[in-house]
Amino acid sequence: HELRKGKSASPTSFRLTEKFILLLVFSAFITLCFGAIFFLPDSTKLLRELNYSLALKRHIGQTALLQALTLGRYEIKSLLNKNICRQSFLLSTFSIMSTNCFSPSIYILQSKHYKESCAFTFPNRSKSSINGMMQFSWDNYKRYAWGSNELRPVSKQGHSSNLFGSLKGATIVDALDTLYIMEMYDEFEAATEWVERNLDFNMNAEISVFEVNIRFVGGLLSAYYLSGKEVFRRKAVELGEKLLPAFKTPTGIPWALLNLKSGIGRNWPWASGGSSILAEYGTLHLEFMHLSALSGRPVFAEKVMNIRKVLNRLDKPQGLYPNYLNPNSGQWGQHHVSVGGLGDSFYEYLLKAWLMSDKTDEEGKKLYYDALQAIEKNLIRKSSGGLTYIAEWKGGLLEHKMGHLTCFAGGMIALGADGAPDDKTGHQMELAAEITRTCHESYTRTSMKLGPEAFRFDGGVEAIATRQNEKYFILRPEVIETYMYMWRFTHDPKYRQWGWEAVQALEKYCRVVGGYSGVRDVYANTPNHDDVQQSFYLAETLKYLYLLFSDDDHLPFEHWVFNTEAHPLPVIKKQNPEIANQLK
Ligand code: DMJ
Repeated sequence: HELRKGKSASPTSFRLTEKFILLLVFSAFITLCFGAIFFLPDSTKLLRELNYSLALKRHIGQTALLQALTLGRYEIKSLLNKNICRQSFLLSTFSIMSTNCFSPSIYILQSKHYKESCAFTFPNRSKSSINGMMQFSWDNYKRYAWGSNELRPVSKQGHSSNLFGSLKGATIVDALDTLYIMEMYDEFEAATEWVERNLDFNMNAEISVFEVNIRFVGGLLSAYYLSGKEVFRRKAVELGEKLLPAFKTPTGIPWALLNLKSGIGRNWPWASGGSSILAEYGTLHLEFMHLSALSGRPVFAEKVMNIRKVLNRLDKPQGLYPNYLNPNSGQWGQHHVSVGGLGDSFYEYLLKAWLMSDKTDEEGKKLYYDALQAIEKNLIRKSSGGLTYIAEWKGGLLEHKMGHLTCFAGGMIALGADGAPDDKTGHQMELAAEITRTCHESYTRTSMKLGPEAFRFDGGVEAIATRQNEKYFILRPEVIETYMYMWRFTHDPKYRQWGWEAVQALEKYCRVVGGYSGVRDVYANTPNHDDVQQSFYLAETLKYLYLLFSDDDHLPFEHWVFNTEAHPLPVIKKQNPEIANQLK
């Protein structure tokens, strides 16, 4: 009982002591915390950075980004570099993030696209950056060169090459589908209105049949298939009809040049023995098949099927197709063979003819795989440093040079690998990957990280341009096109990383106040601009970049093939007997 008594007395006094001690510890802790806030280095900066990074991390989007932008250029840069990229590196599966922080300039371009810009994963953010590049190219074209074929971004005026004669609006027609795919609908509407009111083919103009076909006919067809607007179908067929007189030759092999008014054709004066060019007459097939499908007139399909007939009758040296063919005699000109300039898209169209026919055009398939076999045997070589390249063939002798144009072949070979005969799928995928690596090397070995027009594998160099007139870069798409195909087929993140490297280089060296310009020497430290924003930059380079960072179900290969100017054309399904029959 006493004990109980004693126990009942002591707890009260202990509780008081305990309370006192607790109070002491608590006040010491508070003092320490205050001390920390005042004495830790740069505490406010830490808090501010933490706030912004959290805000961005939570995808707050528009508001957070606008707030970040008002902080000023340097702070944005440090925020982006220190926080976004580091965190993305930790959060993302793409290790490339650590080295590929986007530049604020790209970000600031995104006037209309803040929402997407703040999406946190690598692909989405990159996609919106490409959107910003398209916006910038388009806005400047519209501002300084509206209606002209191309823009001169340094002198801020219109530009036209002799490829289009007095035909107008190449950039508008070439860019239509890119605008649509990137959901730039206001711009697409403005372009549509221009086509409706101003695109006119009734003129005394001598044009390149190939260029007008791939850019104008191809651009109009894609715009029609994407938007369903009748004006594009009508204009495409009208232009196709204007091109038909080019086939009035003894063999039906078309002229390279055609006067749209008189219907008189001729060939390039520089072409061997008055020949037509393989990559030109061999790159009409996809568009002309669609013209027949859309017009109900078999004449277009007949013209291109006849080209095949003529080629099938000819002997091929080593199974190869020379670049020159005389349209009068039906005989080869000089025995020069190339998978780059003068030959390139002929091979591409054999494969794509088969794919676009829903794999019913067996002849196209055989011609493609046979040609590829001959190319592998006679043109493809490996350098001593282990780089696989596609050389040029001149009467049996190899020139160990590969063009930027040839780099599309990585993508083409990957696209065809699945259907390769004799279990060659794996081999062809490896070949495609090796060619892609070589083309990437041609970029990394320059100061600007942009590829030269042609690079060599002789005289002690590998994947480097040695001649001054081969060192230029004119915003060409082929290397990026190949990255896009390789990404789709392998999902190896290095292809996106390489694409992103190209974006950074384009921003750094090709972007000028009035648009994007080519450069004269990619090995120089500062750019000497050529003052041309090529229409294929908007049609191809930016579209392929955008697709590289898009999901695979964006224009899936199962349903679409891209013409050689990156204009998507739908596969003509077997189940559509009406159209399929018209094309037989
Ligand atoms: C484009 O007009 C087409 O890709 C064509 O097939 C060849 N080259 C240019 C772009 O480099």
